[in-house]
Amino acid sequence: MRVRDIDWTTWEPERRATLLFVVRDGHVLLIHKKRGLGAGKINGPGGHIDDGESPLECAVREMEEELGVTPVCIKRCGELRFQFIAGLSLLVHVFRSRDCRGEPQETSEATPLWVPIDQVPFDRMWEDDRHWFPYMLAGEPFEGSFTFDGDSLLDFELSPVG
Ligand code: 6U4
Repeated sequence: MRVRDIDWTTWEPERRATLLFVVRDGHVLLIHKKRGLGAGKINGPGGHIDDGESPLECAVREMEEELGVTPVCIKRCGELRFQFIAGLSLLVHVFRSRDCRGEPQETSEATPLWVPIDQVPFDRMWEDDRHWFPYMLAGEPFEGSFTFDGDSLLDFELSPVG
């Protein structure tokens, strides 16, 4: 399935979710995710947006639940659309923050890792991440569309916004 085979103007995601990355002192706060979609992978804290919740509220709540810290100085930086051939469609709002209050703690959902920004472990992450991470780290807004067969990236389009 190619990205151009999908009519993105009428595409409606079945699920909406968030990712939030704290980037501080040349390091980015990642997690080893223990549960849910992408369990076993390295990613940012985040998850499913609850009914009545804004993407920003979700991103903050997920970081508090997964790592016990509160992000500060948060900026929206990207929007990612995922279409899986098995049917799942997912819209992910990506945020970046300059700091967080508290020390990240391991929880039942995640193990925290502070990683130097030039040593991000892309081979342990979702395949799309290596493509859009440079935009996120540079603070440059971006949007992307991706097709997946399970864990395998089939096709993508990615561009800066604005
Ligand atoms: P909850 O219960 O909300 O914590 P979770 O499984 O984390 O469950 P879900 O199923 O909505 O939430 O999954 C969305 C999470 O997975 C978001 O944090 C984004 C992340 N995710 C899914 N596909 C991804 C992909 N291709 N690349 C990426 N993150 C992805 O970087």
